Formats: sequence, C-alpha cells, structure tokens
Amino acid sequence: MIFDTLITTIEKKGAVYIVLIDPDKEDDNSIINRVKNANNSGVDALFVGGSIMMDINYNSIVKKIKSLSNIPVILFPGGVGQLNKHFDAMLFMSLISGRNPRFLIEEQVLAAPIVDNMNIETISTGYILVNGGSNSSVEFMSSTKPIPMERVEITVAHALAGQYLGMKLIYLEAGSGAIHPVTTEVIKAVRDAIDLPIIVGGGIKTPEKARDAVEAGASIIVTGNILEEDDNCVQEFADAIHIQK
Ligand code: 1GP
Repeated sequence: MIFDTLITTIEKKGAVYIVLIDPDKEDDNSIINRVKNANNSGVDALFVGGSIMMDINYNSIVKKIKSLSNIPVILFPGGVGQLNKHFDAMLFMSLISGRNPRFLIEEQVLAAPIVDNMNIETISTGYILVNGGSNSSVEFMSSTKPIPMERVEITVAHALAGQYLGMKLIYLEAGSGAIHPVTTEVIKAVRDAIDLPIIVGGGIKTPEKARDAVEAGASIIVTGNILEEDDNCVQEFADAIHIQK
C-alpha cells in the first residue's frame, strides 16, 4: 500500500519529498523530463493534479507518467474529473477549511463509485487552505476563504477536527505559487496538537524553506512551481528534506 510506504519512508528518512506535476502548466516533453529527473534525484513520490484540468491529453499523459516513473504516482485531485485508473493511489481529500459543500462532500460522493470501480487506493486527507499572500487558484476555484496565516488557533482547530473525523493526513496548503509558504509557527502548533503526518505545500521556493518546514514538524513536503522554473534543484530539495540520512 502506498500510504504504508510513505509512513515507512518518513520513519526512515525523516520526511518525504513529493514533486507536483500539473499537466496544465507544462508541455509533454517537459513533463517527461521532470519524471526522469525525479526518478534519479531522491524524490519519494509524484503528485499529479491541479485546480483545473484543461489538457485534453490528460489521461494519456498520466499513463505516460506512470510508465516512466519508478516512484509512486499519486492523484492530487482538483475534482472528480481527474480520476484515472493509472494512478497508484489518490489523496481522497475534503477541503475542511472551506464551507463549500461541493468540496467538503459532494465531489467525494460523485467520485466514490468510480474509485471503487477503478480500485484505486485512497488516502483520506483533511485539506486546509491558509492564506499565503496571493490569490490562489484553489481559493478561486473552490469559492472558499483561506484561513488567515496568523490565526494559528483556527488552523489548529481544523487540523484537530480532521484527526477526530478519522483522516490519515492533514494537508497545510498555502496555495500554489504562494508568496509566503505556511509558517513554521503554524506547522509547529499543528504538530503539537495532532498525531497525524502533516503535508505542507505552496510557495516553498528554496531547500532551506523546505528544511525549516520539516524541522517544524512537517512529514511530507510538496513543491510544484519552483521546479517548473528550474528542475535542477530537485536533488538539493531532496537532501534538505531527508533530515535522517
Ligand atoms: C502543493 O500547492 C502546492 O501543495 C504546490 O505549490 O507550486 O507553490 O510549489 P507550489
């Protein structure tokens, strides 16, 4: 099971490094190069997904990613339309910081029978959007408000609620391309409050920031944008994130 592999990797390396590929943002060749680079640079898994999916070749590009990848390929869904049988697993997410029923439960109900048919491993994830200082795509597309970064107690309450609802992971998201990533203060407060592994993503632009997040208590780090600009720093990110060698 992919979830167990992630947990074992966290125990072994201190944290997991995941690279996000958004097929909308890149052409096929650059995606292929990114998968090959990830294979050889200490990346532990790939996320594929995005807030909207406009690439008409989406299904075949996921198949291609899967065939090239020697690490797990996990769906990070923006909606039910992104389900695909080629994934090894998917985050089965609820946007618990929002108050939009569509992303709290409706998309999940539509997805559930398809997931059952496709037999994809689900990893239930409480997804919490905090304000990273930019108008993120997820905020716009989900019609939900991010939690103000400085209202730490609100984020903690949401994370605890996710734990009590039986989620397996809590995702602290500042939004793709965030100006400010989730602060170490927020990560530490959530780490102190819950027992679940914490994923942190959005606006992590340097290996140092990634390391800070891990030292504050993040178990999984996700980067997307920065590698679309420059794919050469993948190994540096992996080395910074794997605090136990
Ligand atoms: C995944 O939204 C992130 O959680 C990705 O963010 O593109 O800013 O790295 P970036």
